[in-house]
Amino acid sequence: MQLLLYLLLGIACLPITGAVPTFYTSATCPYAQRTSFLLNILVVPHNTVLIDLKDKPASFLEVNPHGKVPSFKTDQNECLYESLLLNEYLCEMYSSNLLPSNPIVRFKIRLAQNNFETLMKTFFKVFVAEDGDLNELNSSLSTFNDSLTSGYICGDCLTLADVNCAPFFHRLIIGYKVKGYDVLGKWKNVKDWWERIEETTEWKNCRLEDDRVEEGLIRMKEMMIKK
Ligand SMILES: N[C@@H](CCC(=O)N[C@@H](CS)C(=O)NCC(=O)O)C(=O)O
Ligand SMILES: *[C@@H]1O[C@H](CO)[C@@H](O)[C@H](O)[C@H]1NC(C)=O
Ligand SMILES: *[C@@H]1O[C@H](CO)[C@@H](O)[C@H](O)[C@H]1NC(C)=O
Repeated sequence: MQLLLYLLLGIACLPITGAVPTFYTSATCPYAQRTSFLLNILVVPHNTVLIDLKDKPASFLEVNPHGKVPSFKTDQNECLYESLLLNEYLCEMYSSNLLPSNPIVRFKIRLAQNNFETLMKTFFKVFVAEDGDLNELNSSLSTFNDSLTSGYICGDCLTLADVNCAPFFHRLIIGYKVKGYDVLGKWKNVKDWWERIEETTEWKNCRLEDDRVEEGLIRMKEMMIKK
């Protein structure tokens, strides 16, 4: 009797439509790639809509008037966006240990992401300026290298921090290469970490070809110089 009640109540709580969420992404956006990587790891059933950012369909702007990717329409028709916040939602929704419930661990993951963002800002500054000073960037990379002694960005297993940083780190490696430098040759821990990421099937499934990353960086640089 009790079991029957649970079953009935359970069914009453299911979404009426039974629809799967929709993920809006674009071919080369690193922010959207954070979410692709995570959706691959969490094996979330979803539809994918590839958006041409130069010609956004009205149906997409209806879902997200800000017109940004990644966007994610839940099965309850709620539109979520901002890659870092969206990825936290996905971890919580799908009970992933990539973002454990321990407040200190969560803090460390967010702090690592903050530090990484500072590193990427320095990288973009150096990449865009012809005579960019590598000293500051190299010293940030040394700090990053030192933080990777346990194997991953936050300890000895993959967390949301690794997922969120990976698409941007790929840009950094290629950007250094364009300038004639080899990041992985110099920072051993960074190299080992990156190899661990590159080995995962989930990253391989959403990874961009190096040539496409390079094209994207050069296009970004041209746009920033024009401004
Ligand atoms: N802070 C946002 C940035 C997302 C973003 O800027 N996406 C770009 C593509 S890489 C975009 O949608 N641009 C379209 C536009 O701004 O019109 C996030 O983390 O999701
Ligand atoms: C990177 O970290 C390793 C291990 O902590 C260290 O031995 C190495 O010197 C570091 N490399 C650089 C260039 O800072
Ligand atoms: C920065 O690191 C690169 C290696 O990736 C090295 O070739 C370069 O000489 C370094 N530059 C400075 C200013 O430390």
